[in-house]
Amino acid sequence: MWSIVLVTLVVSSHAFWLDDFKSEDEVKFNLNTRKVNKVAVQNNYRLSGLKSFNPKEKTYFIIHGWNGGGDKSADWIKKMMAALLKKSDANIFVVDWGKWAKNFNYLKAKGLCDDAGRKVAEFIKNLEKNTKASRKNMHIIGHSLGGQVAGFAGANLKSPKVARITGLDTSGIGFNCLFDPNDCLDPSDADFVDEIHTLVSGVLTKGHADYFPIPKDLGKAIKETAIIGGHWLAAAYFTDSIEAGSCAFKSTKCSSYNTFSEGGCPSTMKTENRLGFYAKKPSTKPPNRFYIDIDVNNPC
Ligand SMILES: [Ca+2]
Repeated sequence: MWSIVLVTLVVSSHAFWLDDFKSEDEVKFNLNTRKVNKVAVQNNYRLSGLKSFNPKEKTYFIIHGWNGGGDKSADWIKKMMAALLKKSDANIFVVDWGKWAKNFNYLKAKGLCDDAGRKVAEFIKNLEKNTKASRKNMHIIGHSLGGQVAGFAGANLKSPKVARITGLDTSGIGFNCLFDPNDCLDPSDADFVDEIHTLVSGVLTKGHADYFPIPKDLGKAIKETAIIGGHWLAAAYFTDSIEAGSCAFKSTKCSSYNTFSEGGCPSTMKTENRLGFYAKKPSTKPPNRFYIDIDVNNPC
């Protein structure tokens, strides 16, 4: 009987160990430019596969969330890339940490965000070492848990900091966002951190500028996006803002949506900001909450 217990224990602990095992090269970086599509760049000491990388151009990192990644890029990533590449011949690295993020157990994926972020930071340091690229010309965009991965990447790039991190409905579930900035995306993670809150990111601010878009037609807005609609709206808005240009999504600084909707926060040069790609770092200390009754059919 004891041998059965022992075998069971060994087998289950081995399974647990296997489950927890993670290989260092399981975070993949796929380069996209106007000329190339999904070129795998190995994060080794020479970064093989960099031929198409242009260090003079802006570099973006797009990071998926829980259960994302794998062979195919999600639709929201494809749309965002297309909009960015239409705007400029940028370098876009799609970060695929699907081997870690694809896990039925959210907490397991969540627990690997800091490791994934560290890999992104290492990759950026490597890129700077091997090319004339500078993190001052880099923008990390992360959706859901990917927002936290972006934050952990930024936390490993301190002197100097990376230029910008955008969190798209960054998941705060399981992170100590209220008390521990080291355990959450926060303003210290980049020169400019902006966050678009739609479904899961809650009310706690994460950046220098936090945007709270309220869809004019919520039902329609959700229907137009994928599963758990609202969660993908942040990504859709960001892409819409790239396409619409700098006039898009004028938002107003206010203490709450109620005050904003009752007209308590008049829009002035000082209180205006733009949700999405054209967001600007506010001159006032965070938290800075911006509200907008968003209408994707009339972005400007
Ligand atoms: Ca942080």
